[in-house]
Amino acid sequence: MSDAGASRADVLYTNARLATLDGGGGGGGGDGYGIDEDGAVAVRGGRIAWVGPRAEAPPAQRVHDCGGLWLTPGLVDCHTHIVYAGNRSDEWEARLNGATYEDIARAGGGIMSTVRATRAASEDDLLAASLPRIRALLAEGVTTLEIKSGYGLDLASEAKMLRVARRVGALLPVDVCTTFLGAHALPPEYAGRADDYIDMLCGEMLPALAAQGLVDAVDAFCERIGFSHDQTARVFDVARRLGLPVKLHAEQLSDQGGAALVARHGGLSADHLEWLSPEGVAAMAQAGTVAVLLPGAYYFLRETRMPPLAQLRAAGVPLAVATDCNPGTSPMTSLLLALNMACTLWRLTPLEALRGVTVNAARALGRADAGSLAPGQRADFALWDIARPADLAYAIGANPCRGVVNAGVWRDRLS
Ligand code: DI6
Ligand code: FE
Repeated sequence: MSDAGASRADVLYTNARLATLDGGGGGGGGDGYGIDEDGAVAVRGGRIAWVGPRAEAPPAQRVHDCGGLWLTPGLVDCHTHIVYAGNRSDEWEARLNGATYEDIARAGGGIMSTVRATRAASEDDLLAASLPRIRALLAEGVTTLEIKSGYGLDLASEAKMLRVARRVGALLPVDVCTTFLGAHALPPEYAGRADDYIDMLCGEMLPALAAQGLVDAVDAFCERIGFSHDQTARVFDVARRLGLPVKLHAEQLSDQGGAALVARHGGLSADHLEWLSPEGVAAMAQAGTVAVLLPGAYYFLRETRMPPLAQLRAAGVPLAVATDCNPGTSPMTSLLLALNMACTLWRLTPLEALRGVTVNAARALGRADAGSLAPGQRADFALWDIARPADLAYAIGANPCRGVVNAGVWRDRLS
């Protein structure tokens, strides 16, 4: 693991118990974690210059003693709708008191209530509403965060959401990946005219947002209550023409053939997947599309149909895990809780879960230089007061994060 060019590092993070998550899927034994119980990481220019046993560490200008804490790659939350305004706990309470979805929809509730609040908020207010949720994620060791648009549904409001996402990345020690999700829901001004909305999205909205540099990837909600297979395909064609990678909310509530569609477009990921078919699994395996598992939405909606994990494993599809943080179906700002849910509800192994929020989540974002500890990777780590890596998925409500390193710079745990 040595690097001949690493003779003088900026910082050496030493006296750490490493889980590098570098290389191999692992079989559930300790080795899949890439463990070195007496390790060190050398950083130069914001990148990892060297990783290995402490006794062989190269010289550095500064030394940071990690005090025997566990050091993992910084966590990656690869699917969130965390920028939004408003609050829907009132609807949730009404439903628990017997109100139906129709009652709530008739009262203007559901996703459209978040769209109204997000449209009405100033850019500064939208940022202020979102920051506490984002800080909660970062306090648990998240160093890379995907943020979707999709509560604006018109050019100005989608641009506002994406600018807020970019500002988050400038304000806080986190690498933000933006995703345009204009095809999330049909805005009321296009009621009954979904194809006209997709025309506008493809012809005006997406090209304009891409030209402003606000879009890193393009997503859609392909569902009976969202957009059709054909409408999604039109969005993907424009994305590919603009050189943008695609991903998809696929097979969450029904099988629309979305996973195979996004795989055919060389998609980064297909997300949710409770209704994924064998054909979808095969298409994802062939294209190298990551399966992003969202146990928070499954839990919150009290779903019972699990994603076909045995088939995904057998086909060698990489598994990622994310919060899906959103006000309607997964009001969750804890990636560690998502790990526990993935293991408890779906029987992922702790190693699969941890790979799902590091190396495979980075892959789901097209960020191959994040999510593992190896020379050349971004120097993004998290430090943990735990007995072994499985504790990250095991404990419920604990936050053992003691600090993060973002692009080589040490930060005390955010609170
Ligand atoms: N799938 C969902 O379940 C959420 N979005 C999506 O694409 C719902 C988002 C919301 O209700 O606000
Ligand atoms: Fe989502």
